[in-house]
Amino acid sequence: MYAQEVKSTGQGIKSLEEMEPDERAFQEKINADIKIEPKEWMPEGYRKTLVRQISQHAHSEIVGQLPEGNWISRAPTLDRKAILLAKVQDEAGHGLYLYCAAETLGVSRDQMTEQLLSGKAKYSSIFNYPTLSWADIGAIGWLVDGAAIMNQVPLQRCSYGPYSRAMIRVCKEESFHQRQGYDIMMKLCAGTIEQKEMAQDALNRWWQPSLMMFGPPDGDSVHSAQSMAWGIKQNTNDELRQKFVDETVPQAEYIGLTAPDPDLIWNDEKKGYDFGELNWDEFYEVLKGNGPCNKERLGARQKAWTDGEWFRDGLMAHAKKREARKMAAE
Ligand code: BYC
Repeated sequence: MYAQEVKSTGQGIKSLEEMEPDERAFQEKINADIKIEPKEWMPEGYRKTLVRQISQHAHSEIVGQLPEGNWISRAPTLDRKAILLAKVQDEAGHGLYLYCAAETLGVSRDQMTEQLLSGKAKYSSIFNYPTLSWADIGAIGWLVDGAAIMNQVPLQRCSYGPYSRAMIRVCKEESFHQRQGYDIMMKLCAGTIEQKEMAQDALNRWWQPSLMMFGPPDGDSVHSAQSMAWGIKQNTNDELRQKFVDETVPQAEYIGLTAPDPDLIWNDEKKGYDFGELNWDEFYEVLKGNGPCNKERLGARQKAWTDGEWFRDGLMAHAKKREARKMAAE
């Protein structure tokens, strides 16, 4: 979307004419779909927005391992265990690509970690909910990875080269994650009455939090207009949420499940579903650190950091020794 178009949202986006020459050249590149690369000039706000979003995204991948990692030892079969193990490892990999992409913007991995551990940086609200049954692992793959794909496919076209390229790899893996989750739900729905009830219960608990992954409603989204003008985001939060509902409701129906929303109804005029208001008070409470598992998740990451100190120290000592040997040989 071009800067001039976004100006009409009234969120203080500058038009090309109002920009300084450097900024105008930068915006024209974005408008022409040319990627911005790490060492090129960029407005400080663009750099900060990317650091904020990419680091939060990286933290989400890392913290996102916790609710599922908890089930690796309890997966019902050897196959399910191997699949879940691979998926959770993939999430660690996604976190690493993303930390590297953020590092190209001049922030170090240690700084980002410090911001996560001190509670200053956010990670996706979804990971502050508990995984109570095996069906929750199905629901996470199907809904949470499904929502992540919906959000991340457009991010493959992000104007910042390293983020867009990281997203291409991440999306390929997320597709497998979504399919494995839906496969778990399908199996449960074709099983006993109790298994189907377990699947419905998981859908009931994960539905609203999954829709909240797309962020606040457009009217309350602070960053969307500027991020869209800069080609970081391609869609608004509500656009992606609508797309997700439209694609997911038929998937639920296909396996005999019902989305837990009495206001959900097909709207033939807009060729999409109307759906009920989400509990935004809950969303903001989770963001403030008051969700059901915020303390547990952050506590687990803090413990991992402390427990890993001896290993980081060892790596540093080894690196310093190697560097000293190299210098002595030169
Ligand atoms: N949770 O102005 P807005 C995965 C914050 S993990 C927490 O609309 P923006 C996976 C937002 O940061 C994939 N915070 O912001 C892993 C901002 O606060 P700050 C996770 C949220 O950035 C393991 C404020 O609210 N995906 O795939 O334009 C297992 C105002 O919002 C949330 C990503 O991270 C939220 N849900 O849009 C399974 C995607 N929503 O920064 C799966 C990358 C909003 O001013 N991120 N906030 O303090 C994005 O696309 C965007 O950052 C968002 C928000 C759509 C999330």
